[in-house]
Amino acid sequence: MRRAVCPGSFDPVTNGHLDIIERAARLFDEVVVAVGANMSKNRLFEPDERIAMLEEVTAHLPSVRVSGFTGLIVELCQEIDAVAIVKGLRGSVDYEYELPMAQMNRHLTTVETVFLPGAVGNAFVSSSLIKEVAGLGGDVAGLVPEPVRARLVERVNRQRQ
Ligand code: COD
Repeated sequence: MRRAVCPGSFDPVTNGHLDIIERAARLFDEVVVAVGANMSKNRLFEPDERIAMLEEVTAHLPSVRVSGFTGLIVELCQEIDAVAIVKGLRGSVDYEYELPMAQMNRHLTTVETVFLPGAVGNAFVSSSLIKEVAGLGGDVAGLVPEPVRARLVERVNRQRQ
């Protein structure tokens, strides 16, 4: 059994994330999507909301489960006996950001990081831009799974009241 972890903030999960999770599920026997609870970025959804959305949009993937985590990602990997961390790269900026983390995680443990090239069509998709566009009333259909789009609209409308 080869298990991998797909970590992230997923605030909220986008089609870019989902593509990486689906492709990781083809490479490994089991994939644990790990939702970071401590985040410095501007948070829109609580960890339990992000987990619920991920569970809904990965329901078609039987080898994928979703879990929250705090602390170091390599500690989670050791706890659940995961051999790899899978990350998506949209371009060189992601690579510059992700490489030192991969090297640090390798320094701390034997856990490898596997980088998957993001799909070209998702290269401009980030949770931050999705939140900004949806927050200003823009249409994010086709960039996030439909249940996530619906929750975004609901959250934005609630914040406006
Ligand atoms: N296409 C392809 N990949 C994408 C796309 C897209 N459109 N959008 C995002 N991704 C990838 C990102 O490159 C990243 O690999 C992953 O999806 C998650 O992205 P985000 O933005 O949801 O999550 P981040 O980058 O905020 O998550 C950071 C972590 C929580 C993973 C990181 O901070 C972490 O591991 N924290 C735990 C503490 C720790 O161990 N720190 C030491 C690290 S050395």
